[in-house]
Parts: sequence; structure tokens; C-alpha cells
Amino acid sequence: MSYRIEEAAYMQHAQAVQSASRSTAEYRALDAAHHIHPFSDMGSLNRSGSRVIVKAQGVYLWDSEGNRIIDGMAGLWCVNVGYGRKELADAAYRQMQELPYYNTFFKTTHPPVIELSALLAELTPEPFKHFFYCNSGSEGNDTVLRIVYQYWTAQQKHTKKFVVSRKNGYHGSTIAGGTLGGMGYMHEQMPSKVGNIVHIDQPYFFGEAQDKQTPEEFALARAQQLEAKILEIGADKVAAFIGEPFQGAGGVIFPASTYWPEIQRICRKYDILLVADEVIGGFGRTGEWFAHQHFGFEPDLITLAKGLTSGYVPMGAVGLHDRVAKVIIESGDFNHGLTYSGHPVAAAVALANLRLLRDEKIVERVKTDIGPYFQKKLRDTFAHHPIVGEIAGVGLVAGLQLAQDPAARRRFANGGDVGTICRDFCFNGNLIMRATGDRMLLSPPLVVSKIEIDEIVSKAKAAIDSTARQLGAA
Ligand code: PXG
Repeated sequence: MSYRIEEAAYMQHAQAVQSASRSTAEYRALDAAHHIHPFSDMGSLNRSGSRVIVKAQGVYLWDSEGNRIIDGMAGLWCVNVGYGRKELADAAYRQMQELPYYNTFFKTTHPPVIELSALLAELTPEPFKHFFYCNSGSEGNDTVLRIVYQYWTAQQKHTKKFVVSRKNGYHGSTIAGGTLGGMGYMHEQMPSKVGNIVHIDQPYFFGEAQDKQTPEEFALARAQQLEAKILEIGADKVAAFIGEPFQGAGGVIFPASTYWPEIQRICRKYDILLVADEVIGGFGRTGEWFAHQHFGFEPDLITLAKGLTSGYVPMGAVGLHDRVAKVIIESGDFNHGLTYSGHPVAAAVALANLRLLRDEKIVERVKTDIGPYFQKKLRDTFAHHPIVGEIAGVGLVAGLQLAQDPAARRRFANGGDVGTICRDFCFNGNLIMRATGDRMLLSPPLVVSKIEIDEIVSKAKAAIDSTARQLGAA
């Protein structure tokens, strides 16, 4: 007797699921009755009801009422190859039949995780040849801390324990991820945090530069805060600096070109590991495979997730530069791992996803064609808009700063409310565009077409125009 799920049986099952679907009202009632959403005010959400997303294809989503929505955020910055790629579904289906699970703890391994590691070694910059796997970006950053401490302990530098991060950075929502991140509202809700983590200011020019500073001077000054912090703590006590090459959830904050070279110089000078959190920037978002390549620096560790599988299944990873890998490999037991480290199905999907990104030259297209088209379209549309003060980004990621007086860099007093107003206009116009405070963010799937970009930008303009009218600013 065979336990294989045959195609016909599978289709029958899929149809059964389809025909069992409920009305929007029923879904909302059940959701309110039993489901706690992430980062949500559940009382208020349950009163208004969630939008029920039922399917997706390419860059479009459909809700339970039949509305077609264009996804300007690639889910949560992750669906790089777009929705509905059969190659990824097939890879998962085949792997589930062949070997749905086995671990990599006790002297065992399996083909998908071996192939994935070899392919990542090809796609990442040359010194990255070793990868550790987990299920998410948060776990990736937890793993980073474990590696950093093991690295220094193995070299008898036991006092190197402090990690420097940035205010308004985002590194995940586990206790370590939340502590590393610089989101004050998360810290307030965390009764305990990981010790020895300190924050410096972010390179947010529009919001925080002084009147006479150029973007380059400001970014340099912000980078030099790292040196000041190291001298304050003592270089012998600082283990690592971590940052997103550009801040994603914090508002698509793009530092000027002076920032990362200075951060790298300081890290090297004081013998401090440099960690690039590539969870959003990795796998093509900027037009380079990894965002640190866009900014021209060489990290010691990279955190990966999201675009690794294009979000089709959960997976995270940490890439180790040779100089770190060598020490970890020779340092005895590394006492860290998760049941699903290197999960075969996730690894098979990641492989299929990375092959698509590589073979269809999706990343190159972001760099030379669709990315420049998107950036120009945004600048042509919003350069003189009465409430847009800055257009940040490169490739297929952008942040639009809403401002009361763009020329004077004066922000709205009630910035967060302004972003929410604009986000609601987008929602009603069937565009997904995220708001972070008073910045509107876009990060569409990397396979987006020019016509689809035109649709995203014209819907974004309609929403921002409506916001300006509601605020009496247009
Ligand atoms: N690092 C970075 C840079 C991230 O953006 C994480 C780590 C954590 O990854 P996981 O897989 O544990 O969520 C992230 C996640 C938003 C939003 O609304 C952003 C993220 C997650 C959820 C929502 O912008 N980024």
C-alpha cells in the first residue's frame, strides 16, 4: 500500500477546501473569536474586522469579497519572485514526498540543505561560504548573538560582550531581536531584555539633521557616534555592531554614502564584528544580491530570511565570513540549534526560489531596468508634491516622507496620524503601501512590470493627494 498523495486525491482535497469556504462575515467572526494578530490592537481590530485575503498571483492579491489589490509591499518585504510560482510549490510537494523532515543535529545532513548551502556560497560575496539555518529573521539575529559571543570567547577575549545597535532599527521580535532593535514602543512592553546591548542614533537625515548639515556630513557624524560609544564602553568590551544596510521597517531610511565606510573603518580599528541584517535588503531588493554590496562594505556576518524563500515557507539563515567561520569551526561545540534548522522542505523551496532569481536574471533586471524605472517614476511624480519632503530608495524599495513643509524639512506635528490617514486611503484604493509614522513605504515583488509600477505609483499619488486634501495642504 502506498502512502503517496496522488495528484487526483490532492486536487479533490483542494476542491473540498475551496467549496468549504465561508462568507466574509463568518471568517471575520471566527477570526475575532479565536485569532490574536501580531502587532495589533485586537479590541479595535475585532470591532472593525480584518480584510480576508484568499488568493494571490503575480503582484496581485484577492480578498474574500472579490477585490483585486496590488501588493506594493511584496507581502511583508518578502515575496521577491511574486505570488503563484509553480516551481516553488512543486519543489515543496516533491520534497514532502521524498523526505518531509529530518534533522541536522546528530551527525546527519540531507541533500536539500547541502545544495542550498552550496548555492548560497555562490550567490553571496566570495568570503561567505558557511551558513547556519533557522526559521525567521528574529531567530537569525538570536543566532548572530550566539556566534558573536562564541567567536570572542574562543579567542580568549571574554570581556567582549557588548553589541551596539541603532535606535529605530528593526531586528525582529524575539527577546534578543526586540532588544537589538531600537523600537521604543517594543522595549516598553518587554519586561526583560537581553543584557549588554546599547543603541546609537540612526542616520535619518530628513528627521534629525541640523539645518546646515549636508546629508554626507550628517551621515558621517552619525557613524562617528559608534566610535564615541566604543570609547565610552571600552573597545575591549565591545563585541559587534549590527545594522540594516538601509532601515526597512523604520521607514526605508537610506544613509548617505559616507555612512557605511565609516562604520566599517571604526569596526576594523577597534576589532569589532560588523553584522549586516540583510533580512529585507537581501536577495535583490536594491538591485544587488545583498544591500551591503550596494553600500560598498564587507560585513563579518549577514542575517538572511524573507527573500531567501520569497516567503513561500519560513526560513532564516546566518552567513559567516571566512574569518568568523574558521574560528567557530575550530572552537568545539556550538550549542545552538532549532528542530527545524535546515528543514528539508524549506531548503528545497529556498533552492527553487534562488534558482529562479538567478536563472531569470531577476536581480539584474532590478538593477538595470525595473528599479531605475520605479525610482524615476516616483521622482517624476512626487518631486514637487506639496506634502512629500523626501523620496528615498534604490532598486525596488522606496520611502516617501510626508511633510508639512517639504522645503524646510518641517514634519507634521501629528506624523503617525498622517501616515495612518494615507495608509487608509491606499487600502480603500486597493493598494498595499505601508506607513511607518509619517513615511510611506513601497517594496513590490521584484517581478513587477512597468504597467504594474504605473498602477502602484498612480494609486499612491491618489492616496497622497487625498491625504493632502484632508489635511488642507493642497
Ligand atoms: N531583521 C529585519 C531587518 C527585519 O526587517 C527581522 C529581522 C525579523 O524577521 P522575522 O522573520 O522574525 O519577522 C525583520 C522583519 C513591517 C515588518 O511591518 C517588518 C518585519 C517583520 C514584520 C513586519 O515592516 N521585518
